[in-house]
Amino acid sequence: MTPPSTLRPGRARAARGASAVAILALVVSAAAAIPAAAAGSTLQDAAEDRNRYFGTAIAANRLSDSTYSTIANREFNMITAENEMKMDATEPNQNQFSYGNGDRILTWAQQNGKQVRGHALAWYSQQPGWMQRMEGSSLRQAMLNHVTQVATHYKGKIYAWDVVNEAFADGSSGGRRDSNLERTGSDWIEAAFRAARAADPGAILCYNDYNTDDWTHAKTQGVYRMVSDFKSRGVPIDCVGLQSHFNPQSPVPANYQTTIERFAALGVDVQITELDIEGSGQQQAENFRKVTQACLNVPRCTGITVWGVRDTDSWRASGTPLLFDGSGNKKAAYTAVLDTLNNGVEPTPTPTPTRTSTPTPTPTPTQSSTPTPTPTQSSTPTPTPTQTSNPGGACSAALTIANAWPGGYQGTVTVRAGSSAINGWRVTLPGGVSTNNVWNGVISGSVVSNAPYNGSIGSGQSTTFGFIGNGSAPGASSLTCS
Ligand code: 9MR
Repeated sequence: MTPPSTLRPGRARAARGASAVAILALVVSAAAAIPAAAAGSTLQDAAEDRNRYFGTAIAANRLSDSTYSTIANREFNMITAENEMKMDATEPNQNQFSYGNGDRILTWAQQNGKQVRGHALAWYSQQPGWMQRMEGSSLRQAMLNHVTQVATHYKGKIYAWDVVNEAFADGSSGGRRDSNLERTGSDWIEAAFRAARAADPGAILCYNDYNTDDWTHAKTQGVYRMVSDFKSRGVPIDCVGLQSHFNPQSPVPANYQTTIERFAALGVDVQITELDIEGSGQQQAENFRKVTQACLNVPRCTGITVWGVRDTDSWRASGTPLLFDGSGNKKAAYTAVLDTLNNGVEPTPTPTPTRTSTPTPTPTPTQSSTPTPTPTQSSTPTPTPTQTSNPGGACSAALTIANAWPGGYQGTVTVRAGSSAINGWRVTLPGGVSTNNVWNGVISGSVVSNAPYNGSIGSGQSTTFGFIGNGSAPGASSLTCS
């Protein structure tokens, strides 16, 4: 597996936070002067505090617009190419691949410490002309070749791929949509997932669709049956993407959280992948709040991506469905999302130190390697272990397995402070765990200690670190923490 060059979401903020704390510590003596849980003042910071990412779709040709790129850089830590990684963009002529604009977005994201969702490897729409004219086994081969080539080009650099997009029919059938791909045989979807896994074993592989937000809809049930079948047969699927394009004809359903919960219970992550909600003012804000809260209520809903930055950037611009107006001002919907992520806590302005001294250097975040970690708090098919509190009262730690594949797995360890705040922690990994890839922690032998920026944990609060294990995954368990 190739290490990706992207950083984990929020790493930059953690580093900024550490540096601010270091400066402050020199200025004020009482630790109490540092708020225990300062609220995030941007979407990415607030989401990170809830162990999630907050993303946006980006169009390569808008990156030169500084209002656009400034907002995108400030607010979001997950980037989706709105069109630039699709089939027509990446393989305009058969077997001639074109990555210029996709790479432009990837590079911008990497340079700004963000991760990337890949969108989309196989889709009935936005196929290049040559593919639209194909059928049968030659199309099947061409589709698989496309998946393999594109996933290989971006190997190690993509957090999650929308491997297959929009393969189910609208309406009451709950079945597949007719398309040239479907006519190659209904196993085309699993074939695409297997090809994607083989090409980039580190990427989270998603099935992505719209109108799959209402739990009672036939289309939602159809996707659910497919994911359930894939999980039971070992087809490599890790995630379901709910596009979540809402408007008065297709409003945020009352059972939206149920839908997220049911998919998560199949043992996949749920990502809200293309959120936009037509409307304005408080009514629109309330809808954005509901969606955000539903995601926060389900541990395995790992992040939210909105489908564009400003209303004027949207594919549905006339419906003003986004979080920033055409001038780049924050809308009521923005404030609703930020407040919901902050759990009602108002953003705390960063205090200005009154006396400067030599600050502790900002820790340089280490580059995470593949697979890009699932944002923490993801639940797993294995039962969540009970957190045993350390008799010394210092901390407890619990391991869960976020993802597993032949020959490896991704472990997530939650480190929780006991009744007192702690300043530094050490967790012993279970015997037999072999890893050379740890993020948000520093490994020495079988002991992982805190990174420079996440050693301080308030009483009862937690932080997480992750690692990629070699071999087969141990069971979820409580670990020794000191
Ligand atoms: O936002 C995209 C728009 O710029 C394109 O013209 C359109 C073409 O199909 O695709 C839009 O993005 C779609 C996404 O790829 C899949 N889900 C629906 C999105 C909105 O149409």
